[in-house]
Amino acid sequence: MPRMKGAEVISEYLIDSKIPYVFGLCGHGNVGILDTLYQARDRITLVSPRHEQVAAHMADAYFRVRHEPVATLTSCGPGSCNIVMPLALALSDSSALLAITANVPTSQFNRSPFQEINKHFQADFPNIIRPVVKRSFQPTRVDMLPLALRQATTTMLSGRPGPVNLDVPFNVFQEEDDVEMPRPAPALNAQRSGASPDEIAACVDLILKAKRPVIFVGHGVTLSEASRELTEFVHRMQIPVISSPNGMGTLDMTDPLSLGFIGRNGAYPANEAGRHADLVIAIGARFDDRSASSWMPGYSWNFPHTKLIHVDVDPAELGRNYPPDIGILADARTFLRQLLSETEKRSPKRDALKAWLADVGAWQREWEKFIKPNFEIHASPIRPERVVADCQSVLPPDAILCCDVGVNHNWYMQFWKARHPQTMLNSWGFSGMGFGAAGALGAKLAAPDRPVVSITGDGCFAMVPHVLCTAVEYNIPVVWVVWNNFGWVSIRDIQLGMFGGREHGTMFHAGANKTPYNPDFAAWARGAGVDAITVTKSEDLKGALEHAIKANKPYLLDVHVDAEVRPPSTGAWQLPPTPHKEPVFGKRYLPDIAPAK
Ligand SMILES: Cc1ncc(C[n+]2csc(CCOP(=O)(O)OP(=O)(O)O)c2C)c(N)n1
Ligand SMILES: [Mg+2]
Repeated sequence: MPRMKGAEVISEYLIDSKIPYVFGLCGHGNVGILDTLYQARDRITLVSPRHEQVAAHMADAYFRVRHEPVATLTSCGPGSCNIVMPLALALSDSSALLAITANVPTSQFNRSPFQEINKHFQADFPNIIRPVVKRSFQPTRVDMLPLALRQATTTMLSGRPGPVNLDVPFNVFQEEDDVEMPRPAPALNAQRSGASPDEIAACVDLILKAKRPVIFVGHGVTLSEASRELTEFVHRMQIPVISSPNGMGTLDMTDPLSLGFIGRNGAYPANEAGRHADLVIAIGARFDDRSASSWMPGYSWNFPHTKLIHVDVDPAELGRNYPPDIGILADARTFLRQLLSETEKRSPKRDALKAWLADVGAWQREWEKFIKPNFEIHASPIRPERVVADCQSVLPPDAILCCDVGVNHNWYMQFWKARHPQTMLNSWGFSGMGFGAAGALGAKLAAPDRPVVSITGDGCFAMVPHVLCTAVEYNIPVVWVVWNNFGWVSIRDIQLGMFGGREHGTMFHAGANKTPYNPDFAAWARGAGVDAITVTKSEDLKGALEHAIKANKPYLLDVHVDAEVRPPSTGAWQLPPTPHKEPVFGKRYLPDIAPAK
C-alpha cells in the first residue's frame, strides 16, 4: 500500500477515473490539493474561472455533452457557498459532477475558525449543500478517502445521475497514510435496469390498441443514449414524439414525426397531440408544470382520460404528477430495446394510425402557416423568430447550443430544431441564470471540434460577465449571442400580463427619465480581450454569426432584439392564485366522455 497525502489520493483517483479536468477556484482551504494538482498537471488540467458558479455550470455542461463527469474544487465557506445554485440546477436536470469542497482543519472543528459554518454542527457545509446534491460525503481522515471517493463517484453516475459532494477538511488534504487506491467508478449507464416480460407485453397490448398514441421523451432518453432505439421504434410504429427541452434531438426534430416541445411555450402540434391522445408513453420525462400546462386538464394532457405508460429510472418520478396505468422502473434504452423486440414478434400493421397521423399533419401545417411569415421579417430591433431562424441556418447540425433562462429561451424551446441528442443544453428544472453563458465554456472543452454557441439574455450574461476572462485565459473559443432586450423581459411580461401592465424593477433604466440602459456589451467584451460585434439589424445577424464561428476564438455578438414581440402561447402556465391566460394559438380541449377503458 503506497503512502500518500490525502490530496494525492483524490487527484490520483480522478486521474484513474479518466477525469481530465478540475474546474476550481482557490482559497486557503484548498491550497493543499492545488499543489498536488500542480504536480499532476500533465495528467489533469486545472481550469480556474473567476467565480465558483461558473466552475459548476462548466462541469454540468461538460457532462451533458460527453456523459463523462469532471470535478469542481472550491474552498471552505463562501467559495463553496457560491456553488449551491449551480448544484441545484445540476440536480434538477440530472447532471453529474463531483463537487470537491474544502473545510476547516478537523482539529479546529467547533472553535469557529475562519470560514467555518458551525451554528448547529461542526464544519457544517454538508448541511448547506444537502438538498442540492445526491449525497454529501465528509471523510475526516485520509484512510476514509478511498471508500468515500468510490461511493461518491458511484452515487453520482448510477441510476439517475446528479451532483455529489466530497467535503474535505484542510488537514485531510495534507496528512499522509498508507492507502489502497479504490477502483474507479463504473461509467454512466454501466448498469441498466429493464422492464419485466409481463410489463413489456402489457405495454405493447396498450400500444397496439391505441388509436391516438404519442411518445413523450425527456432527459432520461438523452442520458441513456437511446436515440437510435427511439428513432427505430418511432419509425416502425409511426407514433409522433413530443420532447421536453433536455430530450430534444433524441429524435431528429426535422423528422415529420417530431412535434416539438409541449406546454405554454411549446409548439401547437405537440399540445394538440397531447390533449387529444388516447395513450401517452412517457420515457424519462417528468411532467413538470411547464411541460404539463401546470397540470390543468385539457391544455397539454388529459389524464386520466388518456392512458399513461410512464417509464423512468427514478421511482420518485413515477406517478409524481399523474398516476400511470403502467409504471415501469427501467432505463430508457433497455425499455425501448425490449419494445422493439416485442413489436418485432407481433409484426403490427401500422395503417391503424392513418387518421391520427392525418390530424397531426393538419396541426403541423396550421402551425407552420401561422408562424412562417414572422420568420422572414427583417427588422430593427430584430424580431425574436429571426434570431432563432438565423442561428438554425448558420449552425451545422452537430453544433451545441448552451441556453440560458428567460424569454429568449422560450423562443428556442418553441422553435429550435435539435438534430442530435446532447446538442441543446437547457437550464430547465431549476432555471438558474448564468448556465448558458458559463456552461458554454465547459461544453466547448467537452467538444473542442464543434461550434458551441451560448444563447444568453442581457440579464443572464450580466450575472457572469467574467466568463469572458476565462475564455481568454484558456483560449476557449465559444460564441456568446447576447439576446439584448434591455431588461429581464420574461419577468416584465408577467407584470404586464398579470399585474395591470405595471413594470417595476424588470427593465434596465438609467436616470430620472428612465432611459433604457445596458452596458455596451461589445465594448465590455473587447475590454476583456474578446472580439465582438453589435448587431442591431436583422440583415446583419447571419453574417456576424458566420464570421464569429469561423474566427474560432472567443466571440461575443450583442444582438438587439425586440422586447415587444412575445412568443405565441399554445398551452397554459399558472401561478396560483393568479389566473392563467388562454392560449394565443389553439384552445383547450376537454373530452366530454368518461375515462377511456
Ligand atoms: C439566478 C436567478 N435569478 C433570478 C431568476 C428569475 N428570472 C428568471 S428569467 C429572468 C430574467 C432573465 O433576463 P434576461 O437574461 O435578460 O432574459 P430575457 O427574459 O430578457 O430574454 C429572471 C430574473 C432566475 N431564474 N435565476
Ligand atoms: Mg433580457
